[in-house]
Amino acid sequence: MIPITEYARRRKELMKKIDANSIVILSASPAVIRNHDHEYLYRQNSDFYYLTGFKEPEAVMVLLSKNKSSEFILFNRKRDREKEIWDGHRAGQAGARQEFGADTSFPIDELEKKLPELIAGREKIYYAFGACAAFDKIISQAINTVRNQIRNNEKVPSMFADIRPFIHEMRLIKSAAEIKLMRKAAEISADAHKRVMEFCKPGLYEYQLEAEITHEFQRQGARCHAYNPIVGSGENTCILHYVNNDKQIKKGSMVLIDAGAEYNYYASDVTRTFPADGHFTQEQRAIYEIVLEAQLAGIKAIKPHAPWNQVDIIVTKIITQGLIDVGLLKGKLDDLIEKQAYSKFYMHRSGHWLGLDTHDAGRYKINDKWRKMEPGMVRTVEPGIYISAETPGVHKRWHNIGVRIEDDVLVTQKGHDVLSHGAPKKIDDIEKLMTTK
Ligand SMILES: [Mn+2]
Repeated sequence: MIPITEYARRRKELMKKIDANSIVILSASPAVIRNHDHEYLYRQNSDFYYLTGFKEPEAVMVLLSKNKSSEFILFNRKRDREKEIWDGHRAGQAGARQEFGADTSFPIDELEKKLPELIAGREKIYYAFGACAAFDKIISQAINTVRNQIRNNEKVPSMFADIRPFIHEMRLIKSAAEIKLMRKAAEISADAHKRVMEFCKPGLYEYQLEAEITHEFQRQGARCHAYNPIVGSGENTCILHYVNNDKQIKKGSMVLIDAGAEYNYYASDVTRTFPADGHFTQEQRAIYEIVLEAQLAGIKAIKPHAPWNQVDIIVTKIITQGLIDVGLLKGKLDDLIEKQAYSKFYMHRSGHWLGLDTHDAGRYKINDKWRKMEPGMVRTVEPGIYISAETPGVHKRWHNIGVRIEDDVLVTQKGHDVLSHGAPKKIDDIEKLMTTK
């Protein structure tokens, strides 16, 4: 768990980055209807959670800069015995102060009444423009109220700024407590991938593999997937964001699983690919070996000061060379890289930041230059090759082989640490695990 003092430290750090005499306003995620009167399982907005640790909907965080400190105000739902019988416990205003360290707390119903008072006299408002139209309206109404009621234009804030880039840069560097949770999330995912390799056999349906993954996540305390899991077999291994997961797995086909646990709000993102019956065919092996070589070399390049795109460059080169070696691309390596000829088979980038969100916050470029990796950053490394039956000019012996291998990698002082290393990825290890039952 993240200690409550860490949220306070984050708020303090954020306030140091913004201008004096400002107000920061951040809203919780709204609850979302799935169908009729049933909601999706609620998940707090990651920025809001990062600064408050507060998991309930219908809440607004306000931070006021003061001379040498700041004030944390939380608007949240009132306690309500009747509603709590149906929907569960609410922290209420006392809880906001005692459990979440708010200096002041108000019922959320009072937001529109209080906001003009809080805004009046502040020079600058920081908030998340356009994230929610209803919330944008609340902010503009509050400003109009200040303008119309006070009739003193000096009290009306004159500047607006987006708060998100400030929070996102902070989120990019993970604390020790965050790394601990991310390591746990990745370890649970690795165990789930291992479990599903042991379980898989032709004839099962893709969702039955998904069930094994979910079982392992929840057995180990990860209530949710970090994202909709991809469990594709055969031709579905070539659909990058395949989530139907409802086809029967055929003998001789490949199975690609991209599934990551969310543990205490932190994501993992792991992909493994293996043959349904535990034995790689010659073609499957050839493609798999290229992807694995690219992934291992990409991971090896991760260390402080290495630019973000270093991994892309290495991965692209190995994949292109590999495709030349097996005859799927023809031409000179440099020309093919220049022309991006590989993009017929490898159409995404080599990874992304990882944290509270699967595609986590933080810029990839600074002043138009790739940013350098620093200790505490976590990223994925996930090259792939996908040979659809519809890719023109490919002999059918290569059809429906889709391979992606993805791990979660922490940048350390000396280099890197593969958080999801427990999921087998060497061909021998996979074949052994799958055929010794
Ligand atoms: Mn990913």
